[in-house]
Amino acid sequence: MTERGFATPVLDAADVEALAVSARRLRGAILTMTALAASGHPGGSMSSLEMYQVLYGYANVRPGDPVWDGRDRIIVSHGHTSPGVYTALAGAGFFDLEDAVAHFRQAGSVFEGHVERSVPGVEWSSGNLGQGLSAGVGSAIAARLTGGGWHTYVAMSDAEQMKGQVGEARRLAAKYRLCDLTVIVDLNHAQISGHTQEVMPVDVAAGFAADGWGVIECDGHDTADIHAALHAARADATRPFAVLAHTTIGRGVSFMEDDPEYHGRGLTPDEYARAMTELGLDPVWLERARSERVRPCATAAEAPAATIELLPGATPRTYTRAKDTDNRSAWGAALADIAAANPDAPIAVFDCDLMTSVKTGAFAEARPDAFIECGVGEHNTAVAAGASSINGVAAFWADFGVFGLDEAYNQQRLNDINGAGLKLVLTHCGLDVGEDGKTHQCLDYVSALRNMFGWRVIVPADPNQADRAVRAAAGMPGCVAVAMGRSKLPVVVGETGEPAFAGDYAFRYGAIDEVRGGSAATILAMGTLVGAAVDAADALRAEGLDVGVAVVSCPLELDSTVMERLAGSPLLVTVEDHNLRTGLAASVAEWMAVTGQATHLLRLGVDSYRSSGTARDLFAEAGLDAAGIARSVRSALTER
Ligand SMILES: Cc1ncc(C[n+]2csc(CCOP(=O)(O)OP(=O)(O)O)c2C)c(N)n1
Repeated sequence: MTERGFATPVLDAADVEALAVSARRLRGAILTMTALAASGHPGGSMSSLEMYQVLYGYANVRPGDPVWDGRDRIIVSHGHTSPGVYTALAGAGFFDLEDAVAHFRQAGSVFEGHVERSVPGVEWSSGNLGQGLSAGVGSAIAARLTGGGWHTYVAMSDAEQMKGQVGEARRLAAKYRLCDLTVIVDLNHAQISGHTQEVMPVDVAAGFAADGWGVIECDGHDTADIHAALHAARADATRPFAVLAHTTIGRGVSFMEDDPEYHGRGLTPDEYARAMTELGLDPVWLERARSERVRPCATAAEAPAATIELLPGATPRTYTRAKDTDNRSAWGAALADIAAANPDAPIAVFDCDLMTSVKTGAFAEARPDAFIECGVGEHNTAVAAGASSINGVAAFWADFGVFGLDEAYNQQRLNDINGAGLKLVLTHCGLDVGEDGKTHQCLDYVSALRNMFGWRVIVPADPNQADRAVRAAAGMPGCVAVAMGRSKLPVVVGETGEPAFAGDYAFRYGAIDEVRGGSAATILAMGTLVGAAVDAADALRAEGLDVGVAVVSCPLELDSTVMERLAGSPLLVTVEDHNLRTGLAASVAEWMAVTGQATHLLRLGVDSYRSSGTARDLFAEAGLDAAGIARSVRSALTER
C-alpha cells in the first residue's frame, strides 16, 4: 500500500487496481444520488473523481480523525462537484457511502448540494466559483505562520479559471512563494453553456506559468499519473504548482462523455438504467437508496475544523481632550500594542495597498513577516484572510469600507458561512471619507453586515472607544467588523468632563453608553457623529431643552434594558454617518416594533450619495453637524 503524503512518485499497482474497482462503484453512486435527488452535478463529479480519490486517499489526512491539527488541507473550489467529493471521501473511509447516496440534497442532512464544512473531510464550504484558491492561499499562509507544516491542495474546475479572483490568488501565492500549495484543475473543457473554448477561452497553463507557478500536466483519469504529478509538485520546494488534469466530463458513461448537458442534472429513469448497465452495476440501487432516504441521515455534522486564535488585548491607551485623534490611528496603535504583547502568536495583517491610510504601518514595521501585502486584490484578500483565520491565525484586514466590505460582499458572506474569525477594520466609512466623493462613500457598513447571520459590527465613537473595541475584537470568536471614519475626532466626555470611554470603562459588545441624561429627548448616536450629537445636546440643554445622548457602538445588538428605558422618552433621535434607511435608525425602529415599546423616532443620517468636499462641509450640508442636529431636534420638540 502506498504511503500517504506523496513522498514517492509511484502509486503501487495494487492501489491503482483497487482505486479503479472503487471508481466504477463511486460513479454508480454519483448517478444514484443525483437521480434520487433529481438534481445535482454528475458530469463534473465524474471527471473530478480520480483527482478526489487520489487526494483523499494519499494526502496526509486521517479518515478516522478528520480534524486532526496537522492534516493536509484539501479545499474543493468547484463545490458543485459534491457528489464526487462525498463519494470519494466515503471511498477513502470518512463515512458510509450509502448514507451519502441516500441523503444527498435532503433537507436536514449534512450532504448538501455544494460541499459544506459540516461534512467530515471538507475544509471549506464552496459553490461560488473562483474563491477556493484564495482559501487555499489563506491556508498555506496559516501553515507558514503557525509552523503547522501541512500542505494545502486546491481542486478547481476549468470554467472558474475565468474569474478575476483566481488571478489575484495566483499572484499572491507566487509572490509569497507558497510552495506548500498545490492546485489540481479538472480540465474537462465543459461548463453549463457548452465547451469552455466557446464560452470563454482561457489558457490555464499560460496563466499559472505567467504568474510564476510550476505547471505539470497529467491524465486526470489515471490515478498513477495524478499521484506522480502531485509527487513532482511537492518535491519542488521553490514555488507553488498547478497540476492540470486532462479529463472528460461524464467519464465512464458513453452517452454522458463530453456532453455539457450532464453538467447539472440528474439522469432520467431510462438514462439511469442505461448508465448503470454500462457500468456493470445493478439499477436497483436507486430503489434501495430511495427506501433508505426515509430513515434519518446517520452521518453527524462534524464540528467545523476551525482553530481561531484569540488574543488578549493588552493595556488600553487613553486619549484626552487635549488633542483630537482619528479612530484609524487609535486602531493602528492598538494593533501594534496587541502584536507587541503577543510576540509568539500567529498574527497576520492583510493589506490592499492602503497601509498608510489604514494605519497598519507600525505593525508592518514590527512584524514584516506577518504583514501580507496583497495589492489591489480585495476579493482574494477577503477569502485568504478569512481562511487563514480558521487555520490558527489571528487575522486582521484593514481597508476602506467600500473596498473591504462593498467590493468583497460575497466573499465576506462566504467567510460568514465558513465560520471564519476575521477581524475586519473598515476605515473611511460614511461622508467622513470627505474629498474622495461618492464612489468612496461606504454608507452601508451596518446594513451590508446586517444581512449576514454571524458578522458583528462595532462602530466606535472616539479614539478611546476605538482602542478598546479593537482590543476586545481581537479576543472575540467569529467575524467582527470595526467601522470608522477618516477625521480626527474629539474625545467624548461624560457629564463630569472626564473621557467617557477611558478609566473604568470596559467595552462590552451590545452595550449602549449614556453620556448625557435628558427627559425631553434622547439622541442615539453612532460613530463619527457622536461628538456632534453631544455638542448639539449641550447647546439644546443651554436653551432649556433637556436632551440626552446615548452612544450606540453595536448597532446590530441593542441592549434591551437600556432601550426599554429610552423608549420611555418622548422622542428618540438617531444620528449616524450611514444610509439613514438601513443603519442605526433601522435597528432602533425594528427594536421598537418588535417589542411594542415605541416612541417617536427622528432619523438623522445620510439620505443620498453626496458630493465630494471636506467632511466638515459635507456634514453641514447634510444637516449632520452639531448645528444641524440641534436644529432638527429643536424643531421636532417645539413642533410636537
Ligand atoms: C461565481 C459563480 N458564478 C456562476 C456560478 C454558476 N455555475 C455553477 S457551475 C458553473 C460552471 C460549470 O463549469 P465548471 O466549473 O467547469 O464545472 P463542470 O461543468 O466541469 O462540472 C457555473 C457558471 C457559480 N456557481 N459561481
